[in-house]
Amino acid sequence: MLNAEQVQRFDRDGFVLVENVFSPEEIAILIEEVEQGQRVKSKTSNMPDAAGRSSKLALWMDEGQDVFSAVSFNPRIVNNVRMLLREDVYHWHSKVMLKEPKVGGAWEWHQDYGYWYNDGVLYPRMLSCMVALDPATKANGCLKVIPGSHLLGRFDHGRVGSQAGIDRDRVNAVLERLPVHYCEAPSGSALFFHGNTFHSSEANTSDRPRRAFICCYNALANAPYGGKGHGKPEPMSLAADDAILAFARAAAR
Ligand SMILES: O=C(O)CCC(=O)C(=O)O
Repeated sequence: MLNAEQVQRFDRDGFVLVENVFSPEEIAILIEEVEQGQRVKSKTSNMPDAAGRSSKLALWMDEGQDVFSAVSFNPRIVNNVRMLLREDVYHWHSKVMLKEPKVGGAWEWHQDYGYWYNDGVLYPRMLSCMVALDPATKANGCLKVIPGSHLLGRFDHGRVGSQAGIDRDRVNAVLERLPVHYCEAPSGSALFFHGNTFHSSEANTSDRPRRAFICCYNALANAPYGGKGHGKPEPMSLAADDAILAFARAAAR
């Protein structure tokens, strides 16, 4: 569990990075599933960045019964999300970000709540957790955040390339006032960030992939109006803490 100092940092900065949340064995199982499994293969789409470079992701809303749900419903993530938001949550959606060596494109500056707002969610009581599958470095396009930007409120989002992004003038005005932090992260770490935290990432210029699994949550008391949005606004049944390993053991049988 996060300690009080980490929770305070999240409140101040809008993000907190925690190392060694998942073991090398668990990460190896997840990478194998990304490379060999049907879920990622069947759900992958390309959302080119402003320069037309390919930015691939595989996104799903349903819970599924696989090794990825063992992460999205893992108590190491969900209980910390509950603690950071100070309330109960439900699973909103999950996605695998696939930044390929040399060709993987950028993600433009945005807030996740910037476009989740369009799903009828009234409060920004939403949070994402990015699990590093590969070590994330500046060279392979790790996530960048603007500490403190979650306190600015929600900005309008338009199209930047085929992605949702914040108007460049407004981003520049924020960048004149707040610093940028590169979230370099060892594999197995978890980066928790608030739904209003400005984030982006640069192209992968390295010869190594930068793959990450991101699970997103909404406060249970913040379900969208009018039946919009996705996920089931119900108390979550958590996976067993060792569910990732158990899936791999069952598959090997
Ligand atoms: O994977 C990345 O670099 C960006 C991810 C992101 O911005 C998002 O999922 O909202």
